[in-house]
Amino acid sequence: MEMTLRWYGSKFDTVTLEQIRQIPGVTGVITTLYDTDPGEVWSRERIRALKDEVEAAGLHISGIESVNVHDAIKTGSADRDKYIDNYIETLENLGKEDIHLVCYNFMPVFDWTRTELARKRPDGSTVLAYTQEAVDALNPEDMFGSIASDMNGTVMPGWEPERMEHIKELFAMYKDIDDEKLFENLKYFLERIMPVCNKYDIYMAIHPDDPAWSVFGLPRIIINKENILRMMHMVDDPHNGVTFCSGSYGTNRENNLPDMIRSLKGRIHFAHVRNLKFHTPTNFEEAAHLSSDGSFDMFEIMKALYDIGFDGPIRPDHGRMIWGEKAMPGYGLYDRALGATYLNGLWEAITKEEKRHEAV
Ligand code: DNO
Repeated sequence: MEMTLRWYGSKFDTVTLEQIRQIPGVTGVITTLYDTDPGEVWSRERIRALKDEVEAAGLHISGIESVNVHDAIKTGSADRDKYIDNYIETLENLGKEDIHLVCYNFMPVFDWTRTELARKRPDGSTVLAYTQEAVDALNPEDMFGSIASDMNGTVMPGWEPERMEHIKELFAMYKDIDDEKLFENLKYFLERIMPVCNKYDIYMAIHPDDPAWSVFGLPRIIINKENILRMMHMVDDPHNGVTFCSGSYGTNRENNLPDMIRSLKGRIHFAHVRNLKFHTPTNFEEAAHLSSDGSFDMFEIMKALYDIGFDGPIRPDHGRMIWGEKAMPGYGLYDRALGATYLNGLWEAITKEEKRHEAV
């Protein structure tokens, strides 16, 4: 595996490439062209400029998170082919620039959803948190200006003010879309992009829906073992793969994370590893990465990744806000750096222990 950190680009991120370069064991970044819209073609020139910037800091681009999928593709509307053609062109340009990993999601309307941006923990740190009660109390079509804004000048992905202005239209687009339709549209999209993925050896890694259940009455399908295996089988190509995000699949306490990892051998191309602390099954907060701070056994998660021979990029995920840092909630430097170091420590211990067993 390769340890990486997500980087939001010099225009938006409070964390610099120089800082990332100094986290022990981090050799790559996961990034994207942040000022593009879903459906837009990424030019080779812009991709190259991003690569050059990252490489000048002594790092490299380990993968793209995300190339966002236009709602026309998710809903299967009449103009979807135009947007799929654009997506294919972007993949082609990424391939030509030697980038071989693309994370994306198929969540309707919103990306990941939290209901608190700074819940205070006993140690004074703040974390992102979620309660179902808060979601249920919101009327999705009146949400403009509510929890979408006020994230230190940034917004959660999918909650951008310009999108919120069209929230009613977006909901209307999904009016007739249920789980089955969404699966069908995903299949159609994947079948169309697989040839270019094969040609340039691009691994597509779908990000799970977070939380892993339907919110605001919208369908959500990338939520559990059964559905993700269905997706792997429906387009049975190694380039059709998964971002294994422990914090997203882990929102559903019925998901057995190490077991899911083992069942996805050969299809996990990217891993997001973080911990959650549950108060009730629908009230949780994002803990430090350490097992003892949350509800997951992080050793077992890393061990399962090791056991399936996972060799892709991995990144610590949302961190706590600590030591007075001012940054985008979840994406500060300090706690993610601690997370990377902890995950690297687990990996070193697992690797050495396994090698020792092999030797006897
Ligand atoms: C949250 C992220 C997601 C992820 C997208 C992938 O922190 O893990 O926003 O990047 O869902 O498209």
